[in-house]
Amino acid sequence: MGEVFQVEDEDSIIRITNSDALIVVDIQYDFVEGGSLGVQGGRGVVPVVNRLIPLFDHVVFTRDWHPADHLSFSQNPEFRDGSWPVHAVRDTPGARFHADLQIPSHALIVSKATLANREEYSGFQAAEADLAGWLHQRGVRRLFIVGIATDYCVRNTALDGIGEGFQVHVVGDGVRGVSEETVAQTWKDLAAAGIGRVQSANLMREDTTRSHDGERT
Ligand code: VGL
Ligand code: ZN
Repeated sequence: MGEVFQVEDEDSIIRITNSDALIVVDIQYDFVEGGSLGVQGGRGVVPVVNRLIPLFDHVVFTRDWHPADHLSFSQNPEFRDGSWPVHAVRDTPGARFHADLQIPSHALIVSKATLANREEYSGFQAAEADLAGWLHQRGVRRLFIVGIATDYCVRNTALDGIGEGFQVHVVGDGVRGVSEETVAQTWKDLAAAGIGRVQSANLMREDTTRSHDGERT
């Protein structure tokens, strides 16, 4: 056996407060079953994400929003970095957020990879937005990341989040990836960067006085 990396979910309860943000990455029709770059199990993250959304005061939805001539598009796609089928072309059905997502009206939408000659796997790189600034301005210190795909856009968003000075957790049951091999490598790299893997069931809202939290005692 080679090196053994312990990549296990943290199993303690985490209380979500107003200094936490949920980052929902690229849950668009082209990235779920039936889409041009459909990720196996992609649709399955939707209920996980919908349960988490109400726990957070700050919610961001990123989307791949490509021009039709984006450099990552290949006629003979190899379904790896740099060689994808045409996907998430802006204003097409495949680029739309999954309709079952309960996107709150206060959510920030970040469109990325909008320029033909540039890949932007992370919302932090988006030419059209200042995601880090938006989060810092709101007093956010910790990020919880869900979405698609674990080994590309989730991975880059998590690593950039660390680079921007946030604490970062990736929700293990709230993400799906393109290939088993790159997903395994991703979990190792995230752990090495100090990014924890948590289970959605362990995220609870801190007891609060928020008005839309009326059910809670
Ligand atoms: C993504 C492949 C190509 C992603 C985006 O959202 O992870 N993957 N473009
Ligand atoms: Zn893309």
